Amino acid sequence: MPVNAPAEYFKAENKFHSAKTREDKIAALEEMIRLLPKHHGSEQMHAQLKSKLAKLKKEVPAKKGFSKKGVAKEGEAQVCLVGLTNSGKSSLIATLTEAKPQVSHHPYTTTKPEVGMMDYKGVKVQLVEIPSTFDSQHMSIVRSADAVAIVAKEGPDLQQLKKILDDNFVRTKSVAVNPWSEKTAEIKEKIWRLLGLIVVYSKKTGTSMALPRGATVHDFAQRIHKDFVSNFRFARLFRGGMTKQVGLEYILEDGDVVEIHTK
Ligand SMILES: Nc1nc2c(ncn2[C@@H]2O[C@H](COP(=O)(O)OP(=O)(O)OP(=O)(O)O)[C@@H](O)[C@H]2O)c(=O)[nH]1
Ligand SMILES: [Mg+2]
Repeated sequence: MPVNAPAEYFKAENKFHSAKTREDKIAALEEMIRLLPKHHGSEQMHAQLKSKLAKLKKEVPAKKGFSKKGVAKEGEAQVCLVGLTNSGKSSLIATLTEAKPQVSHHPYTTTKPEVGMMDYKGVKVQLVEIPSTFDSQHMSIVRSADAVAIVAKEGPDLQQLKKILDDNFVRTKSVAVNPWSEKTAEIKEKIWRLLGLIVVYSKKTGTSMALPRGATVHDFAQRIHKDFVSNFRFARLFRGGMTKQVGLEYILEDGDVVEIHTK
C-alpha cells in the first residue's frame, strides 16, 4: 500500500477494481498513477502500476460485444460511423478513439464492426464503424444506435448514403462528417452536439457526467447516489464566474459545476 496516498488515489483504485471494460480499467490506472505521490518510497509502486498499464494497453480489446444482436453499448451513447468504402471511417475511429482498425486504400478493408471509445470532456462515447457492405445484421446495429455519423467525402456520396439508410429503415438521427476537409476536433463537436447531451462536473471529484439537455440538479444528485436526493439540503452551482445556491428543481446547463450539500 502506498505511503501518504490521498483519498482520491483509493477512489481510483476502487474504480479500477470495479471497472468492467478495458477502457475503464486503463482510465482508472492512469488516474492512480497521476494521484500516487512521487517519492523514493513509492518508486516501486509507480513501476508496477506503469507496467500494468502498458500490459493493458497492449491487450487487444475483446470483441465480446459483437454477436448477431449487435455491439454491446458502452459509455454514455453509441454512435455508428457509416460511409462508402474508403471514405475514411477507420482512419477517423483511429484518431478519435484508442481503436486500431486496419486502414488501407484497398476497398472493403473493414469487414466487421470496429469499436472504440471516444472521450468528450471526460464523457465516454462509443463509436462503431460499420462495414461498407451494409449487410442487414450491420444495419440493425445502425437502427439501434443513438446516432449516426455519415462519413462522406463528397456531396453525391452523402446523397447515396442517405438513400441507403432510408432503404434500410434507419431513422436514427444523423450528421454528415467529412474527415477529408474537416478538422477532427470539429467532427468530434458535431457528433457530440447531435447527441443532445450536456456535460456537468462534480465540484468534489472533478469528474464529468453526461445528462440530457434540460436535466435538473435532482437528475445530477440521483446519478451520484439516491442518498444525495433524500438527504439533499442545497446545491452550490458554479457557472462562468458566478456562484449560486440552488434546489433540486434547478435546470443545469452545459459546463456547470455542482456541489451537493446534504443533511
Ligand atoms: N488524404 C486523406 N486520406 C485519407 C483520409 N482518411 C482516410 N484516408 C485514406 O483513405 C484510405 C481509406 O481509409 P480508411 O480509413 O481505411 O477508409 P474506410 O472508410 O475505413 O474504408 P473500408 O473499411 O475499406 O471501407 C486510406 O488509404 C487512408 O489512408 C483523409 O482524411 N485524408
Ligand atoms: Mg474501414
